[in-house]
Amino acid sequence: MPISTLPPALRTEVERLGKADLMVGIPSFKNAATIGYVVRAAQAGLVQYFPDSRPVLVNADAGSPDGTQRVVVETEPPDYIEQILLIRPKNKLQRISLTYPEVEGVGGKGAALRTIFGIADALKVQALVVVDSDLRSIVPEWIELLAGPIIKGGFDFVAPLYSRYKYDGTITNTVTYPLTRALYGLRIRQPIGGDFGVSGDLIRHYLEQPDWTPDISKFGIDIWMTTSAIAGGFAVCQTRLGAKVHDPKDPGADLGPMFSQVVSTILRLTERHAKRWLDVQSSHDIPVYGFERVIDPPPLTVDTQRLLEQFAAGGINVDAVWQQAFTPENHRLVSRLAQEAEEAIGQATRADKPVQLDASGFHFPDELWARLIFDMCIANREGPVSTEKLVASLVPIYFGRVASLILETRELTSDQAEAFVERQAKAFELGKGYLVERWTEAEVGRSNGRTPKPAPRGRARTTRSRKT
Ligand SMILES: Nc1nc2c(ncn2[C@@H]2O[C@H](COP(=O)(O)OP(=O)(O)O)[C@@H](O)[C@H]2O)c(=O)[nH]1
Ligand SMILES: [Mg+2]
Repeated sequence: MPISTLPPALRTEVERLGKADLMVGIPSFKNAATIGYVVRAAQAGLVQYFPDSRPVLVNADAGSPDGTQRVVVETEPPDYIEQILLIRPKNKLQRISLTYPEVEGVGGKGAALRTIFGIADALKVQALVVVDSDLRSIVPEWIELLAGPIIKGGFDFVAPLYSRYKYDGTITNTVTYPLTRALYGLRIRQPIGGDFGVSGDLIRHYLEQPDWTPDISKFGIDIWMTTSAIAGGFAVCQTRLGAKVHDPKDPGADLGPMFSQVVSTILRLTERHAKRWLDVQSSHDIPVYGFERVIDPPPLTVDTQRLLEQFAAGGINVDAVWQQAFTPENHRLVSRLAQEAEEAIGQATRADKPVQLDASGFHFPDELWARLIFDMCIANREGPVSTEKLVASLVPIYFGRVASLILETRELTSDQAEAFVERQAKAFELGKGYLVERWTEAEVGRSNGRTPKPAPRGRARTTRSRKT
């Protein structure tokens, strides 16, 4: 992005800064309660670990009404950090807070990061670290852990690796991790973690990509960054950050819109980068940077019954879309599951003898979940139903899937629950042949001018026999 494309007020700021080699970017929206600590930690990280660099910290805010920007401006300046850490950096850390412009009328985290990329590129930084403004667990070392692999290791994209509470990161656990791993063969455990390191080269690549959408201007940004780095052939690694503690979200209440933005984006990227993943078989680990730590993230509460209710309601409200999106067999299986969710709630809320919800009362098989996601990839590419409509119909199924994972891991620690996420990732890898087969059949159908034939029937397996 040439500097001339930045709004005039920003251009002046950037021209005043001149050049920088290391930048921390912080997107924010109504984070007055937490952003001060994030700014202090990031400043301390820049000063302590990179005292010879020319560092800059940029906050891109949505014009928050709660005084987020004022908190950033009033947070103890870099001088304070120099005093408490007894460090004399070569260059003064510069700090700015701005209201970012929307991208084609759409604002959100992605639009904020686009401005951050533009500034980083104009300043010609070697490395950019982006961190979320609702973090409680960030420490100064995170800046080293996210920038170090770029500056010292020659990597272009650093994904975070943290311990998260077993019910946190449900979009990651159910879709972005297993699908990215099965498609591209890279085991990136947190493809939408929110805290990343990006090289100057990769920032330029991001700014040159022609596939920006309104969903990417919102929460689609993280999966777009990760997938664009992989598909562009950039060197990718992970870095161990310890625990991720941030503002809690209950999937059933808070995550519907985010799920739609993230999953719509991943479906579009799956189509765009088909050549990159069609021939990939199995997966492998990628380099990991940083010291291993054992930390137990604090718990968060999830309303499982509400998740099941929304799944059951989906079986009625969006069944017409399910019929179009899924193969007849997968449609039959998911409809039956939605009914079972209804029955499980009925049992749990019986006035005379309520039964506690548990995994024996409701179980969503891994293989079926993987196939439903693969069917969505196909349906999105076929096109009669819009991406938005397809993904909206997937939201209640995601709620059912999350409910099932919660019921299965209820008695387990967050560490132990990880085995279930791995089991599911393997189901995606094993099921990839099904996706490739359907994708390729559709390709042949297209080139013959025929409508692709319906998918093979009756092949979804369940992980265990069910009580009916
Ligand atoms: N600039 C900007 N930042 C946003 C917006 N929405 C969310 N963010 C920031 O994006 C980051 C991640 O948001 P959060 O709600 O914590 O999402 P999650 O942790 O990924 O579930 C935080 O730093 C938010 O302040 C927005 O509309 N504009
Ligand atoms: Mg958060």
